[in-house]
Amino acid sequence: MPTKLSQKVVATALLPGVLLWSLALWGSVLLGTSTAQEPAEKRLAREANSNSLIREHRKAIVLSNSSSWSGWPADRAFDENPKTSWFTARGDAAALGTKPWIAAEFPADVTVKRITLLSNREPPWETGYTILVGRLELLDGDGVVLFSRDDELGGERADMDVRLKAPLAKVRKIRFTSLRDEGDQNPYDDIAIGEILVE
Ligand SMILES: [Ca+2]
Repeated sequence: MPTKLSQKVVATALLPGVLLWSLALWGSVLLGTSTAQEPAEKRLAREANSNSLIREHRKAIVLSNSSSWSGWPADRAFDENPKTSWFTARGDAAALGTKPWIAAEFPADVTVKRITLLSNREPPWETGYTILVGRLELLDGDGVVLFSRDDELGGERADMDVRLKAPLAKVRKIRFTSLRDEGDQNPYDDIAIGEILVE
């Protein structure tokens, strides 16, 4: 049976903790941050990639790809609209034995901090065209690979967000290759990427 005194002691001891928690909560509201678990989609939207490098050089960037579906060229992965996609031509899919790729070459060396790839969500073809595992490569002006990472894109995680440990200088070209995809799970035997953002 606790005495009145011990109850008061407990209440006093708890008070600073409650105060700190309240302050942290209001701080997170004011700063627009949250420590709570939130869906990846929401988090990505909040911490959106500024796409500053593509924006700055867009007109001079040379896009290329292994193939494209007529009317769905590589440009659609660089138009800042997540609901428009680049689609490969029929039969160009890792699931069907090829290595589909898309690349953007800058007119000059750039310093890259972050690349974000958004998986396909173009209606009405939202499902069955996703790249599940891809290889992101950053190359210099001589074609030397400066950075390479194989990662998931789609499936459990809708998007691939690569933040480099340190800004990487002398990058001239960005290339993304599908290593595993859903090319055998749709009627058109192709795959797609919604957007590639670079800052
Ligand atoms: Ca797009």
